[in-house]
Amino acid sequence: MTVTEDFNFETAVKDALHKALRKRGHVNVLIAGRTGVGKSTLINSVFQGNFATTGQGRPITQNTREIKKEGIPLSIFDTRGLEMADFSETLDALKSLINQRSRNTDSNQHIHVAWICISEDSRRVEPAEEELVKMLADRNIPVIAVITKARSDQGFRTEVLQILPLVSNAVRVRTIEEELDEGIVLPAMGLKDLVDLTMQVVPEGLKRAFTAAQKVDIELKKHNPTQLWRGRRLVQQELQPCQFHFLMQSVLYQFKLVCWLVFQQHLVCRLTKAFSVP
Ligand SMILES: Nc1nc2c(ncn2[C@@H]2O[C@H](COP(=O)(O)OP(=O)(O)OP(=O)(O)O)[C@@H](O)[C@H]2O)c(=O)[nH]1
Ligand SMILES: [Mg+2]
Repeated sequence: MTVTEDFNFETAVKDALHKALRKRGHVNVLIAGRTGVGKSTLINSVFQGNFATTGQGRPITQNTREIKKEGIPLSIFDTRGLEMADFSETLDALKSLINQRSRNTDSNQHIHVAWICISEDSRRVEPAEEELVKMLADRNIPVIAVITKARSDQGFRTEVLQILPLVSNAVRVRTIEEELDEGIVLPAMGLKDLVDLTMQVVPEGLKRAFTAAQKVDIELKKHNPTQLWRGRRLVQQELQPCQFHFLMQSVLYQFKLVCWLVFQQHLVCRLTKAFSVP
């Protein structure tokens, strides 16, 4: 994105967001990444307000929180940082949030896309991030790698795409304007690209919602038979006693026939003897 003199970053992001969201219902984005990479700051920038607590020093966000703004059909789920010590606990919490939401028959409640934030300063992709991307991909959630605090690429974006082949794309973002010690000011960048890319992958999320809806339909059919199935069972229930009755009648009839034949045979023998017919 080229920054010109007349360019208004806030308006551009707002426009992109409104344009992209207009036809897509409510979009839910999950944001995850190591502590301090700038997840909460990114959310505040998207919504242009102070919605999520940010800060330096110790980890800030402790629990997952849905953040949304009046009039914008978008929720971003801010999550606690991926700390190595509590990694499996954090991963389990994310899994249960996704699973619980994907069971909802309303696709507007599903998680449609995830932003995995990796700080450009770190120049590392950790196994934790690889595992997280795999977990999301297994659940058919499109993932965008967000390279935060972007300053100097030096090929890092390409590395990220190679190490995380399951991500849909990687985008470099400088969420807030940064003033270097030398007095050089680096403007915010990449946020509009992130919003645009996100909306491009959202239809995938809707496909997943459709599949989930079909699954629910099958479950419903299993537990709550359709008219046809119910009708068929009804006919079977009604038919079974009739069939049984008919079978018994026929066995009885054949038994009576055999008895009558035996009796006839016996009678013929007795008559033959009585009249001494040779
Ligand atoms: N220079 C610069 N600093 C940033 C940028 N984004 C965030 N920060 C700073 O990084 C620090 C951490 O940001 P947070 O948004 O709190 O990070 P977080 O990922 O939510 O951290 P946890 O809640 O602990 O997981 C804050 O001091 C932010 O001001 C950026 O693009 N550039
Ligand atoms: Mg945070």
